[in-house]
Amino acid sequence: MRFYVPEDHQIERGYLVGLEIRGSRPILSVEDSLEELGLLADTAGIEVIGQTTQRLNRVHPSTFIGPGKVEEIKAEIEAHNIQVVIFDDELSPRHQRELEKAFGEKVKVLDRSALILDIFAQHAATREGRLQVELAQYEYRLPRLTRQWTHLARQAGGGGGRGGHGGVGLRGPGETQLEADRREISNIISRLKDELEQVRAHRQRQRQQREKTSMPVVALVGYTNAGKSTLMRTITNADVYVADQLFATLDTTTRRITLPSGREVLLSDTVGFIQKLPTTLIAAFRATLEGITEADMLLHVVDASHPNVWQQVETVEDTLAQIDVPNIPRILVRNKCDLPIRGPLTPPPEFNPSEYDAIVDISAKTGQGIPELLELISESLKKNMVKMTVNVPYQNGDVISFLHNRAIIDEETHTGSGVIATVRVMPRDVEWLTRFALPSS
Ligand SMILES: Nc1nc2c(ncn2[C@@H]2O[C@H](COP(=O)(O)OP(=O)(O)OP(=O)(O)O)[C@@H](O)[C@H]2O)c(=O)[nH]1
Ligand SMILES: [Mg+2]
Repeated sequence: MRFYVPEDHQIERGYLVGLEIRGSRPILSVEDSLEELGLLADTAGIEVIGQTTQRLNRVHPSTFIGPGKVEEIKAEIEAHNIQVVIFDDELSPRHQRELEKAFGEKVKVLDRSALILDIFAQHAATREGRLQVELAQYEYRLPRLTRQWTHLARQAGGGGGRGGHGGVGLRGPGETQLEADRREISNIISRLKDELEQVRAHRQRQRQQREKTSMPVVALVGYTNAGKSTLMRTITNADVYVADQLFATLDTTTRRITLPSGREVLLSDTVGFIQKLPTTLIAAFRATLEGITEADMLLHVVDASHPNVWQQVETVEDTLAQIDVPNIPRILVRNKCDLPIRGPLTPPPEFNPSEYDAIVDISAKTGQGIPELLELISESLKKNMVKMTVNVPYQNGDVISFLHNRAIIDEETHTGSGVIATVRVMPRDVEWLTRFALPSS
């Protein structure tokens, strides 16, 4: 379902607004953040006609920006036939209402979150992806119902009796369209949650199956447009979607690859991050993002040619922390090294290189540095394996073959009844193997 780009794909004329609060320390400057908002608008099918910024001590309680700025934007709307005004920060329901009132009937007021939600809606390909975006959209929309949405309940055919007929005790007379819409949306939300639950239960079963194969999972993470899918394609030949667009990828793709050491791992590509990612979206995509949480290793891909490369690294690390990604070993992959560097080479003081097992320069496009990257993945996996000594009876043949295929065996002796071996395994295999463990000497 698409909310903002009209059905006939007509390009809308947009105007961007950024607000800088004195004394606040955002990750990106207001100019850089607006530039990113412009890319988001572009991806959503909006032509950016102009932009403006304002510095205030605090957000204006009713109109978000000051009254003078509101007038200035109104003049721009008139002069350039602007159809959408897009704010870089999340507007409260009240701000949105007041701004709609000020700009008039024909102008839509959006914020970054609404734009991101719209792009997600356009790009979601799987059923789970679509359900997640729809859920996020309705949750975002529920507190913001204004005249823009009052067609909704009517479209949904919310049942007869509205306005007092036959709804005694249920829908009292005087119920407004807005209240009916709200109830309708709440119903849709719980229906979507049920559906998602079912889809996820199915995925959970698939995951349990995968767990048995117990191949290490290496997940690609990073800022949107960093080149994760391109790297996936270069390494695996997978036919994944690559585009110079924000949020080109929404659904997770996983492929098996063989490292130079002969070891097989699963490589998985998923949704990228951006600063000011709407919280409803993070909540709705939790299940997709859980794939990252369960990975054995992360490749944090960055666009090293981007002027804001370090801010992007910081945003990604913050978002990973927000979705409770544990301390998974990671490699920082500085991608696009075939392009001229447009940003600062030296990282800011808060960047701690020791958080990464390795830092490597590559070009996913030309293939430069990829053999080194694959070596580093092998090394890092090996380094993070856990050593244990196990005594496995012969009747547990599946465990013995698991050790031969998936672990590194340092020492192995056969007893009359089984195998005693000193092995190195992935941290996540330690738990189920402990029932065979011998106290290490
Ligand atoms: N010059 C150059 N361009 C690259 C390189 N890697 C990726 N790109 C380009 O960067 C853009 C984004 O690439 P994607 O692979 O779609 O990026 P992504 O990280 O998957 O982005 P999302 O799915 O939106 O999160 C595309 O236009 C790619 O062709 C590289 O090494 N060099
Ligand atoms: Mg991608």
